[in-house]
Amino acid sequence: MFLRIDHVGIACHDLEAKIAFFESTFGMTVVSREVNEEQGVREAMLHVADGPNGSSYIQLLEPLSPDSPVGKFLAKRGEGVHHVAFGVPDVAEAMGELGGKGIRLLDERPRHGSMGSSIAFLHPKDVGGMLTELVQAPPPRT
Ligand code: V0V
Ligand code: CO
Repeated sequence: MFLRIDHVGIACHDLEAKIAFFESTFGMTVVSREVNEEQGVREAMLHVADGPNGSSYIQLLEPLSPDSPVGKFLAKRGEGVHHVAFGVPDVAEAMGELGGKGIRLLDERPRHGSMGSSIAFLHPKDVGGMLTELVQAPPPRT
């Protein structure tokens, strides 16, 4: 069902400081920065590698407010891995299939994600404690 690990999301207090750390330590490059009001985050995507089924990234996440998902996570658990995102060919189809297996969907419909993607989240309690994101990449520009 999954094409790749699209990204691993890391919650942090200071996005610019964490970007500098990942760049200088691992030689990664920022390929996108966005503010996503709906998700309550300021985020950056750092390229890791390209594969036959698309690219993979580290997503650094700074909360826009303390009562956002990432703000609450930081208050409760501190900085660290927040979610794992799997690439899927069709996010609506994957939501239907996984919902049919009894996994709780946190979104009723796909939402806007980084770099023009469509995304949806699965409840961490139904996935072994791992907040799981489904990502459908936008169609390639011709
Ligand atoms: C909460 N829990 C987690 C978790 N967040 N477990 C693993 N990983 C996480 N990130 C646990 C928490 O410890 C509780 O367990 C339980 O789930 C319920 O959490 P809660 O604190 O009572 O509830 P909330 O209000 O914090 O909500 C948690 C959920 C929320 C996961 C429902 O954060 C959510 O809807 N997230 C989806 C949206 C999101 O995260 N957006 C930001 C990324 P105990 O303590 O009861 O055992 S945006 C993004 O990735 C974008 C834009 C992109 O990729 O393009
Ligand atoms: Co994400």
